[in-house]
Amino acid sequence: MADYQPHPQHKFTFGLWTVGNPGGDPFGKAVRKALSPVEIVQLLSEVGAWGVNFHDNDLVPIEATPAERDRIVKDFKQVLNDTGLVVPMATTNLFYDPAFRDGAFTSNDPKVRAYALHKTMRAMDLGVELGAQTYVFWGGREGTESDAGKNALDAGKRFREALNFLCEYALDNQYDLKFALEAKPNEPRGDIYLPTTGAMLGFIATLDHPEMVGVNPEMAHEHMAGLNFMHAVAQAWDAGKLFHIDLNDQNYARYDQDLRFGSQSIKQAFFLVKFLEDVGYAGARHFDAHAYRTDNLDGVKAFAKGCMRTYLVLKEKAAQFKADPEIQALLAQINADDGSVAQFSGKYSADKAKSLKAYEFDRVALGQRGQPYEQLDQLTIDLLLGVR
Ligand code: GLT
Ligand code: MN
Ligand code: MN
Repeated sequence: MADYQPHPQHKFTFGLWTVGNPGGDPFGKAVRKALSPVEIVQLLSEVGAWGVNFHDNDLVPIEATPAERDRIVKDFKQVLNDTGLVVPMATTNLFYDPAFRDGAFTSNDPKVRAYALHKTMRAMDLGVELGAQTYVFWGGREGTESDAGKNALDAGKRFREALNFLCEYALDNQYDLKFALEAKPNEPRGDIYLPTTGAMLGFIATLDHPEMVGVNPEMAHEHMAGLNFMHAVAQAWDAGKLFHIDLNDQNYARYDQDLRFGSQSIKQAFFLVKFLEDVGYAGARHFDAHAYRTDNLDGVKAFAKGCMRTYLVLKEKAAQFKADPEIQALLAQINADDGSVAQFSGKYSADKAKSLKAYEFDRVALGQRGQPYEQLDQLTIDLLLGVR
C-alpha cells in the first residue's frame, strides 16, 4: 500500500489565506494567532506542499509603504528559496476593503472600477515577480442584494471591459500569465454574477482574448448551487479551459464551508479525483479550504495533511476501480456496441440522414434494456469503504 505522502509531482498547493486562516467567522473573532507569510510557507513546507498562492494583501498589507513592500517581498522570496516552494497562482483581493462594498469591476462607481484595475495591475506585477503563471479572478462582491440599483447588462459589460483591459496589460508586459475565472453563486453578496463554472465558460467566449482566459472551478461553490462538480470540471476540461482548480468540500445547501477536501462528500470527491487522473490534468491541485475553528495550530497541520492524504487515497481508489475485473466487466456490458448502427455515427451527410430516417428501430426492445448501475455503484461504494 502507498504511504500517501505528498511529493512535488502531485502539485499540491495552498493559499496563504487557507492554512493562514485564524478562524474568525461572522459570529466570532479569530481564535488562532495570525501567521506571517514566511511562517505559512514554512508550515506548508513541513506538511509537504509543493506550492503557495496568495492575494496581493495576504502578502503585502493594503497600507504597506513601498519600503515595507520591498522588505516583505524580499523575505518571502528568501523563504521560497529556502524551502523550494513555488508560486503557481496569484490573485487580487477585491472584496475585503470597504471600497469594494458594491463590487470592484462591476461597481456602479467608476472610481471604484478604476481603482480595481489599478489594484489588479499592481497585484499582477507582484504575482509575476514571484513566478505565478495563473491569475485567478474571484468576484466575491460582484453582485447584488437587490436588482433595483444595478443593471445586470451593465455589470456584464463592465466585467468584460475590465478583463479585456487586463488581458491587454498582460500582453503589453509580455507576462506569461493565464487568467482563471472562479464562480460562486452567492456569499458574500446575495447573488453573485456569473454564478457557476458553466456561466463563466459562456462569458469567456465573449472576451477579446478568450484564449488567455479559463476557469478555476471550486468544489464547494458548485455544491452550494446544488450542482455536480465533476460535471462542471468535465465541461471546462472539454473546452480546454481547466486552468486551475480549487479543491475543498461542502455540505449541499449551506453557507460557504470551505471544509477539508474529501471530508464531507467522499463519493463526489472520488469521481472528481478519478476524472482529473483519468484525463491527465497536469495543473496545480489547490486546496482552498481551512481548518475547523475549533482547532489550534496542530489542527491546521492535520487539516493540510488531510487534504493531500485524501486526494492520494482517492487516486489509489481510482486506480483500483480501473483494475477491478468485476467493475470493468460491468462497464464493458454497459457500453456494449454490436456495431449495427455504426453507419449512422459521426459527421452529417445527406445520405446518412436519409438512411437513418428510413431505418426501422425496435423501440420496444430499446426500452427493455436495463443497466446494472445499482450493482456497479455498490461495487464503487464497497471499494470506497475499503471492503473490496
Ligand atoms: C476567498 C474565496 C475563494 C477564492 C479566493 C480567491 S478568496 O477565500 O472564498 O473561493 O478562491 O480570491
Ligand atoms: Mn476558491
Ligand atoms: Mn469557498
